[in-house]
Amino acid sequence: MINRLLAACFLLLSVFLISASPAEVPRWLDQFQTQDESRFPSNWKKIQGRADIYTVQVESGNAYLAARADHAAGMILTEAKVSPKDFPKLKWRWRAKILPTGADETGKNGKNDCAASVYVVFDKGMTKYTKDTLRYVWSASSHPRGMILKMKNYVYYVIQENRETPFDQWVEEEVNFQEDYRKLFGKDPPPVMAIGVQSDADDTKSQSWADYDDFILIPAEPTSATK
Ligand SMILES: [Ca+2]
Repeated sequence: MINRLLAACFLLLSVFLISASPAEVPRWLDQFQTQDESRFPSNWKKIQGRADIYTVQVESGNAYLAARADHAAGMILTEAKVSPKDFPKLKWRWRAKILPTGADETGKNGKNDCAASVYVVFDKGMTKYTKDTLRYVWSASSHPRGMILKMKNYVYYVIQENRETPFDQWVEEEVNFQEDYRKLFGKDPPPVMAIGVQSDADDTKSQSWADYDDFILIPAEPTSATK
């Protein structure tokens, strides 16, 4: 009996190992644990504005990315070359510490700042300033979650959290950027090239403080044909 049970377990394990392709394993982008404390994270790079507002900090043994934008803004990216077909979702966690005063992502009052934001940048093979981009925003205003703002032909904001979300507590997010891209751009997305963050307090000339951690790409669910 024990032999038969062992054989059955071995068979199940074999089937699992054969059917699991590499794309079925979540891909960590950054947990910041291997980064130097109080330094800019080594595998990220500045795209716009001030990079020095970002440092790795450690709290109870957990390292995370801290953004401390005082009258400043900065956008940084880390490379993430994946197909949205293989990895359609991104997860991360973040917490807002200080919201920029009077900020409004619609830009109507000239104060387009936010508490925090996470970008998914798609590579459509053109210059770096015209990449299709989804920006998931922690708004300092009361814009409702899920609100979409079209900023340019190739940049959409999705309001993910707002001023009603409790401060200073980690909030986990999971977005399906493949679905969001299809809905907003009306076609299948090109490959992803990078994931970015931007904390932003330059227009309001105030403070935008937030922390980011645990960026991970989630693989597509196996289709019925591969189950
Ligand atoms: Ca961490």
